[in-house]
Amino acid sequence: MTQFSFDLHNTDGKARTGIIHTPRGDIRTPAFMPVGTAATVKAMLPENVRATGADILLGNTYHLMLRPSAERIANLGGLHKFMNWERPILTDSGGFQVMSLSDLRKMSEQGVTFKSHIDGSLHEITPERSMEIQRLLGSDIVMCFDECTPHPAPEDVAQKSMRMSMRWAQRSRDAFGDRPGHAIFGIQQGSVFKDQREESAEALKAIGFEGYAVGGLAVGEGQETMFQVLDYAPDMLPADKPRYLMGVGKPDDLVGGVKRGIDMFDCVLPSRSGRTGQIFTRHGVLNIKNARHKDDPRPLDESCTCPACRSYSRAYLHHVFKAQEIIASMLMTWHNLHYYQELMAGMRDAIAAGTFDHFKSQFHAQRAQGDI
Ligand code: PRF
Ligand code: ZN
Repeated sequence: MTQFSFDLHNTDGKARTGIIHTPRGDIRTPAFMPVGTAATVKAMLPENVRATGADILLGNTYHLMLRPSAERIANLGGLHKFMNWERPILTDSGGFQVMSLSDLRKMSEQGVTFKSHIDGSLHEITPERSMEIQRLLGSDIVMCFDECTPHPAPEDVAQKSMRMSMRWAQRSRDAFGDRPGHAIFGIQQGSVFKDQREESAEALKAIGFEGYAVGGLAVGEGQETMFQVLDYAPDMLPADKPRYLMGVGKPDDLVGGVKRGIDMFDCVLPSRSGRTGQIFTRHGVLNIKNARHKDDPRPLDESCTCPACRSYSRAYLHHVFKAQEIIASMLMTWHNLHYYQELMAGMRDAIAAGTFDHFKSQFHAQRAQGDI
């Protein structure tokens, strides 16, 4: 059986391209993982998500434990079979979603207790329970249970939070055990404090993981501050393991992240924006609800080869969006995910060719000078 491994192929400055090998298939990096929170990438069939170029999806411990439950999914043969996606799945560990979605959360050294946002029922997630849920789901890449330190946080508060996450990282690794073909990633915390990012990286490296995430960013600090942290944080993590920036981001965040040595990203932005009519193109963002698209026979993006652009006009997409037709969500999600995957493919090719800086300047130069 193929084990889990990472091959670094090329570097260009700090930007890297390579392949994560898993028993369920290869993941080309830099990679963007579409979000399939509730065992579906909303408005998309799995084969269509694959057709956009995705090698891996992200799933969520928090949502699936509440509905339909990890035990039910395990009894039905695991998450891959349940949702009809046979390729790799990475699952987030739950703490971040508890903090953003649930009511009445209580955090302690043991873990977190909370009330479900669906029916108000009481639940607990500990590092051990998070590992059990992710095992029941059959996740290929399991994330450590951590606390995403809110921003802004005073230095002493951030330090306490980071140190607890590092104790939880050890408990996560211990509870994960030895599972050939599956991987567990550590998550660096430490807010915007360089010495804390360093301490966190050292703690994770001492435990030892198959990959390392940069957590606690994109939580309201702004792109400039995020890039300041990314100027040093990824360098603290092992160069021979994948580095994953959690919950990021906008297209220019991805380009800036890759430039700073990040290999993996996930974000709801392309799929969620597809449903709210915000369209990403190489010329920038356009909003399909704008009345100026009413009579426009052009596609969203002349150079895009997705089904929405090959066969439908802006006028049609504007109409079905206004009429709240389901096909609006389907087509616009497809376009946005296709755009994101093309962006990643473009970056991978540029890194392999040693032309990443040129790619990056072209990327910025093409973006909206005015209406698109
Ligand atoms: N930790 C976990 N999941 C996350 C984050 C984190 O810090 C973030 C931060 N942007 C998004 N998702 N476990
Ligand atoms: Zn398109």
